[in-house]
Amino acid sequence: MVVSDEVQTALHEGRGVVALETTIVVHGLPAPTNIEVASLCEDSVRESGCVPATIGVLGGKVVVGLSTQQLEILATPSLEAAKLSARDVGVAVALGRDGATTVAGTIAVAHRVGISVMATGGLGGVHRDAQVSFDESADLTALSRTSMLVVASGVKSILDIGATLERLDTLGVAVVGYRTNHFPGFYRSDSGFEIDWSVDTAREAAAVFLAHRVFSPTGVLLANPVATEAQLDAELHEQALASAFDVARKLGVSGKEVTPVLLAEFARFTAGLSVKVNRDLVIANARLAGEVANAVSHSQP
Ligand code: PSU
Ligand code: MN
Repeated sequence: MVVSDEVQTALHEGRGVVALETTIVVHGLPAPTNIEVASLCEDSVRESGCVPATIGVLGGKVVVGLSTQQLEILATPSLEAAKLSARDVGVAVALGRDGATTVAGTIAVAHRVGISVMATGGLGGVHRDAQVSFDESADLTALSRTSMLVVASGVKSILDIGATLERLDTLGVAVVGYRTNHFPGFYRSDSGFEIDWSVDTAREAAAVFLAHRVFSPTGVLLANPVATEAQLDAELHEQALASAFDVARKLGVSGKEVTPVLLAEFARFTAGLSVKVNRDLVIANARLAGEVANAVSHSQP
């Protein structure tokens, strides 16, 4: 494992550090927006006074704090970087492979080096055909065993959101809205599902995380909705969803390919509008994660 000098120094000095994942860069967003979004997320974290730690695996080395150049290498299509969930990281290391980490893979690494906050776009969850496919993202089980706070705009709207919320409940993951009691719907600000808890400030979110971890080994999902002005039009969203499911069914995709295929069809169907929304929300999540990490670092002795 290689921890960049900047991240190592920040951790040593007890400064706030925010982990950022790379699956969204390599498998979630189209080029060249992907690299641009990754660096804007890093800028957002820095503006909050924290240090970003973008995580991925290059040639079997887990890198915490990828440089822009390393990120560009990881995102090169010909490299065919694998999508690494928590179970895959060790395998990729042992076999000397390249891979981008999902939320599950990222928190496994981040927690190990002492980072406690991460940001993403939308958490993975229970897929709509899960009663047949058993497809439930390992992001949920990873959060059920890792004491991390993840800032996300809810879970991706391609999922069964109600079922995902039930699983988060069963798994003991705390779900807290940021300035809302409505669970966000990723491309849409409101999924239509209510949540029990909300906080109004990053300091409150940090206090929730610090208290939660006294009583539970699980994580916290801080649900930050995309601004209503920035969300995808409701009707366009419904049409894009239908088209995405249609394409996935025709291609017969399963497993880790499902989410990237659905997101890519969203981008095609909406002529890039979904990419713009995804970009806006993940940058906002990185900023909020920075504010929370800052507050966490200031509340620790
Ligand atoms: N958020 C986004 N785009 C993405 C992801 C999150 O805006 O592509 C990625 C994350 O890495 C998350 C993964 O962990 O999607 C979920 O994949 P799956 O459904 O295969 O578990
Ligand atoms: Mn899956």
